[in-house]
Amino acid sequence: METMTKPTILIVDDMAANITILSDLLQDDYKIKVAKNGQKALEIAKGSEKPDLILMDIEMPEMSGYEVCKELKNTPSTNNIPVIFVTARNDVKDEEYGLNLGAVDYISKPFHPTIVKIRVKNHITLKLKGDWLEDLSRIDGLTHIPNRRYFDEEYQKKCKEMIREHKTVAILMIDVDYFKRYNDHYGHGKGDECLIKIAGALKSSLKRPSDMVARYGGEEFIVILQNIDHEGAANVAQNLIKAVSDLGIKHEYSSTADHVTISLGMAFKPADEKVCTEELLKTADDALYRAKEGGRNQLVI
Ligand code: GH3
Ligand code: MG
Ligand code: MG
Ligand code: MG
Ligand code: MG
Repeated sequence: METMTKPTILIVDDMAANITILSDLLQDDYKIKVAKNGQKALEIAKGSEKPDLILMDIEMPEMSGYEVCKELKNTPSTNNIPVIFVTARNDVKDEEYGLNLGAVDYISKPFHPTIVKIRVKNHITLKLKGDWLEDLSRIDGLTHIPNRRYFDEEYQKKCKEMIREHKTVAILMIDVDYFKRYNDHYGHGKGDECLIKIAGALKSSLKRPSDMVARYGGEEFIVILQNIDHEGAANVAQNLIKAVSDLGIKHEYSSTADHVTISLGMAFKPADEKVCTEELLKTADDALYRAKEGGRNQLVI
C-alpha cells in the first residue's frame, strides 16, 4: 500500500538488546518507536502519534505484555492497533492466551528475520486498509469534510463529555441561501463546485483543533464548538458568514446579494446546563429557520 510517510511501529521490550534486533530489522521500512515497559507503551499508544502496529514482549517487570494488550483492546482510541507478541515463551497455551486477548499474531523466539518482516508487512497492510475504509465511511465524498455519520458519532461523545465536565457547547446550523436557484441557473456541476468552496471556507475559518465542521445534508453544514463562551461562538458564526460571502461566488439569482451567502442558526449550552443532544440541534434548526424567515444571509441565536 502506498503511503507518503512510513508507517510507525512501536517495539515494547524490557531488554535493550531485543529492541535493537527488531529495530535493526525494521527501521528501513518503518518509523520505529520504543518503550521499555508497559506503562510507557500505553502512554505512546494513547498519544497523538499512534503506532500502526505494536511488537510486544510478554515477560516484563511490573506490567506484562498480556496486561498491556488487554488495556489496549479495552480502550476505544487504541483497540484497532494490531499487536504482535514476540516472545521466548513457546508454549501453545501462551500463544492461545495471547491470541485470545486480541493480538493478531504471535512470534516465538528464536524467529527467522525474513518471516518477521513479512508478517509485519502483511499486518501493516491490513491495518492501513482498515484506516482507509474508516476514513471513507466518515468523510463526505464531495467536499472531503466529515459527513453526517461521523458528526453524529462525535457529537454524541462530545456532548456527553461537555455535560459531565460542565463545559459549554455551541451548535451552528448552516444552510446555503437560494441554492436551488443556483443549481437551476448555473448547473449542478457548478453547484457542486460551490459546495466544495463553501466547505473549504468554513473549515479554514475554524481555528481550534476541537472545532468541527461537517456536511449535514445536501447544502447544509453543521459546526460544533466546545468550551467557548456565547460571545465567542457568535463571533465564530459571523466569521463563517463573512468567509463564505468573501468567496465572492457570483449568484445573480439570489434575492439577498449578488453572490452566494449562507444563513446560520446558533444554539448554545451554558456550562451548567444539561441540554441533551437532540434539543440543542432542534434549537439551532429553529434559529436557522428564523434566519431564513428574517431575510437570509444572517445569524440568528
Ligand atoms: P433557501 O434559501 O430557503 O435555503 O433556499 P434553497 O433553494 O437553498 O433551499 P432548498 O432546500 O429548496 O434547496 C436546496 C437545494 O440544494 C436543492 C438541491 O438540488 C441542492 N443540493 C443538495 N445537495 C446538492 C449537491 O450535492 N450538489 C448540488 N449541486 N446541489 C445540491
Ligand atoms: Mg522481557
Ligand atoms: Mg436546505
Ligand atoms: Mg431548505
Ligand atoms: Mg438552502
